[in-house]
Amino acid sequence: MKKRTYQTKHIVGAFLTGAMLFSGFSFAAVSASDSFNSAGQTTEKVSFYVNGEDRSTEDVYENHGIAAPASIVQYGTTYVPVRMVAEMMGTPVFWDQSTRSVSIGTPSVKLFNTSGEPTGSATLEQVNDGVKVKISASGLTPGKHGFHVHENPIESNDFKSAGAHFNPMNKQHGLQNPKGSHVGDMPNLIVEKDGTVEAELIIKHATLEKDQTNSLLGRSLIIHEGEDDEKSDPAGNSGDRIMGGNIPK
Ligand SMILES: [Cu+2]
Ligand SMILES: [Zn+2]
Repeated sequence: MKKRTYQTKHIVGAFLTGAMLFSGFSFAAVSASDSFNSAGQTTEKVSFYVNGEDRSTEDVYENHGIAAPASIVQYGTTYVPVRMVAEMMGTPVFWDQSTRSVSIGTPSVKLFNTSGEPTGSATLEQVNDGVKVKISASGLTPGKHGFHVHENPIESNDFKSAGAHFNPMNKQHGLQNPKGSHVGDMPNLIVEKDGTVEAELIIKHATLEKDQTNSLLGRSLIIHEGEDDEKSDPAGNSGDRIMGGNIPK
């Protein structure tokens, strides 16, 4: 853990020593136009995660007369060129436009329900045999719930926009289907009596590398109302989509 903190400080140090020159990437363009405001008015919130830890705040940070949301401030400086610098130092940085979330290190997923209320989070990590998903959520009914990676991000809180299960190998649905399974298929989540779930799952045949056909970046996680039977094509009869979040890219 100490090593990770040290690395983040280095990234910010690199920023302080002149990384402002590197601003020609898309996140900088987005935040420069609508997050900074010289009149000091409230700006649109950006969520900010470092290795799965939520570092977002509601405060506004004063930077030489320019107001920036504290959620894009790290160790007393603004976030803007961190992506470029971090990647030069071998630390991946991810951005999800629809939820305005930045992740440094581990991609973090903000989960929300159909009303758009926050309900938990998930982190993704590359491991030897695929991608490990760690999820923590609340506000679900006890029992089993289908849980998948869907092919598209959720747009404007419309869970249908997530499309079908992520299926780059053109197979059928279900971990128990002889003609399966989708890369995005996972075992059911088992929710406790108090409506919470904490789980760790592996998605085999998936990667977090950019530009790979089996990459999970830019897709979404979806939790369903009912149990996934793990064999009925195309979605395991798991009912409505009730909770989800976007995987940054
Ligand atoms: Cu699903
Ligand atoms: Zn499926």
